[in-house]
Amino acid sequence: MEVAETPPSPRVKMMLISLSLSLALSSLAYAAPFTDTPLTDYAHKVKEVAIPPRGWIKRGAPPADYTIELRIALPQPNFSELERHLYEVSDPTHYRYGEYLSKGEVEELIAPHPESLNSVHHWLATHGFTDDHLNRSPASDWIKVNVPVSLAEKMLNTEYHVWVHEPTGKTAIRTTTYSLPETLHHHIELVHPTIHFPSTKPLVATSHLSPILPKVLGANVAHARPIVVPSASGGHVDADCNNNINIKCLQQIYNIGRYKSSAHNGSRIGITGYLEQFANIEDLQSFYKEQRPDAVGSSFDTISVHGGLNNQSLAEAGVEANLDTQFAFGLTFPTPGVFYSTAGRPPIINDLQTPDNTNEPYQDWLDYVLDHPNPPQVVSTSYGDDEQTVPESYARRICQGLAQLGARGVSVFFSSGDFGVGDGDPNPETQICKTNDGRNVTRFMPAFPASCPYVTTIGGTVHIPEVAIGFSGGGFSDLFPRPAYQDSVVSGYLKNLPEGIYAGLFNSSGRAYPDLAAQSSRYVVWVGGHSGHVGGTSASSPTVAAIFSLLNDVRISHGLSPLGFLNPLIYKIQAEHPEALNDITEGNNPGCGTQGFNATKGWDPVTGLGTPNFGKLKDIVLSLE
Ligand SMILES: *[C@@H]1O[C@H](CO)[C@@H](O)[C@H](O)[C@H]1NC(C)=O
Ligand SMILES: *[C@@H]1O[C@H](CO)[C@@H](O)[C@H](O)[C@H]1NC(C)=O
Ligand SMILES: *[C@@H]1O[C@H](CO)[C@@H](O)[C@H](O)[C@H]1NC(C)=O
Ligand SMILES: *[C@@H]1O[C@H](CO)[C@@H](O)[C@H](O)[C@H]1NC(C)=O
Ligand SMILES: *[C@@H]1O[C@H](CO)[C@@H](O)[C@H](O)[C@H]1NC(C)=O
Ligand SMILES: CC(=O)N[C@H]1CO[C@H](CO)[C@@H](O)[C@@H]1O
Repeated sequence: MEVAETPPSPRVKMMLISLSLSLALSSLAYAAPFTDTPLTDYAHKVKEVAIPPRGWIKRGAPPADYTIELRIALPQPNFSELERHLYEVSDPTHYRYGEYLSKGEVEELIAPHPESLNSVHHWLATHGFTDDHLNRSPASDWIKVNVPVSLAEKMLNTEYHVWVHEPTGKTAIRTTTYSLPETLHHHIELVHPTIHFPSTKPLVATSHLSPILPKVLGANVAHARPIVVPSASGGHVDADCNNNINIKCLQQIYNIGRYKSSAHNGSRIGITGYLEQFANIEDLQSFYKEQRPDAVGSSFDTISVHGGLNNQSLAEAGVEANLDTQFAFGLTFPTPGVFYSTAGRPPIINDLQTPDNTNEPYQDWLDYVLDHPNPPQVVSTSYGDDEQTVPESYARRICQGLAQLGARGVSVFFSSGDFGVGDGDPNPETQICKTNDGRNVTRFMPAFPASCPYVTTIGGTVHIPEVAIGFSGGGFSDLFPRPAYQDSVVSGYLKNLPEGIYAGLFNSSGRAYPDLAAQSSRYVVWVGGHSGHVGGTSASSPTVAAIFSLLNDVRISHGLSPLGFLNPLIYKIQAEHPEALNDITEGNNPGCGTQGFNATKGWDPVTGLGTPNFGKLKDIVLSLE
């Protein structure tokens, strides 16, 4: 039967330096960037070290004239100030609720200290780079410069190699450690590409479609009596939705009814695509013909980020991209949809002069979208990695970039992962749930960006009535502490855990996820001219994102602000209007040789607060001023 839920193969890994404001500022007193001593003469000190993620094997040296685009991250000393604004404008009880920051206001809050900027410019100047060579982000918190690899090796006192990811054949030019002049340590948070290896897998639960179940089922549909969803939704759901999830099923299960959004109110929804996943428009039409006839003939805008393509050959249609766009845009039609295709394939070795292959897909996308004055109000992403495969410095910067989107009023969704509490490595001989810090300790494997506290993370359910699906990613971050908005429900959950269970396998003070959930199995998707089943929390995230896009439409049509960063709101809703979310209380998410966590009454690290009831949420969001 369904191949759709077999876990995919290995993925990617890392380390950190986070500077406190006081450190960053106190260093300025003696940074003395404009002495005549070239910075190159100062002692270098190791900045970051990492063990490469499993599967990556070191090969030869890159050609000395190979050019890399160095990306330098300068500290954002006022980030905590940005975070305060984010929480105020996202808190429905705060007088600033919905008063999102402009692009310029956000940029002011994330700007580096001028002293950092001077020091970095000075360092680059000592290596021959003038202002013309530098490409700065609008807030100047990132500087990009093209550097021959031989010079980069001198600047960073390191040695680059060509690395190959054996299971996929992908290549990248990376190192496992680099140094910076000691005086610059407080002025640079990270340099890329160095120790962060590229991601190799989208979060889709299968790389190919499995065929639709035998015709018999189709025959059943005609005679099936509607079954009742026992839950807040209270409506009827076609019996066949237990076998085939389509747009109509989701409208029934989540009580969307026939709600029709506006095409012209300014509400938009975005889907991100990475790793050469292309969304095919011909497939979209076949999908619409079957599942959303009124949308036939409509399409979405494709935005190319960093040279990303959207090849319309049917042979190039991506399962992930088609799943995400068909369901997100199918549920929200006629709300305008945007598909971001971000390039980021590791360098191809016989195309050695390509200077722009940084393999930083999230950062490239953030650069693009943060530079836009009006990003879509909802964006869903179904890609991720094990948190431990992402260097801590890099994970923090990405997470802080996602916070900037929230402060601007964008609801950012990520799927929670498809491996329960585990890491999905199908080979027990290699590294099931082992830490990548050299100790090889067994540990649950949280996913990133799912673990970032500024995003809304979506887990998976199955069946009607809904229960948790076994692969639903969930757990506790090892990097980010638990945010206040979830403190009460998460500590409640932890109190009810059996005494001492899973000791050492997770950090109970970490950001806990998912936040919400939705159906995640047997979605009927069109890919390459055929329909088939696809499963995964990859399906859940665009579904919940679509429902919140419709809720934005409700608000915008009444002259109200969009909902922005959702977590402070949804945890409050669960406390005050529990009927607006369908609590999922059955199932668990095994992994790492354990049964994982249990879905329980209230929040749990399998399905979060539950699944949305659009009809009820609609009334609630209209009552928020
Ligand atoms: C940080 O914010 C404070 C208070 O708003 C302000 O005085 C200071 O100049 C800001 N610092 C930077 C580096 O922007
Ligand atoms: C699109 O993909 C097809 C099939 O793989 C290929 O033949 C074609 O060259 C591609 N087109 C572009 C513009 O890359
Ligand atoms: C950890 O596991 C890897 C891969 O199995 C192995 O190469 C390495 O020697 C192990 N390290 C320790 C400290 O056990
Ligand atoms: C657990 O997480 C918290 C919050 O992120 C962190 O401060 C603490 O150091 C972590 N503890 C361990 C043992 O990793
Ligand atoms: C999950 O529920 C089962 C059955 O009640 C129980 O034995 C187990 O200890 C629970 N596990 C956790 C992590 O709560
Ligand atoms: C079709 C529709 O819903 N139009 C609404 C768009 O939003 C404005 C207010 O922002 C309303 O006045 C329109 O009725």
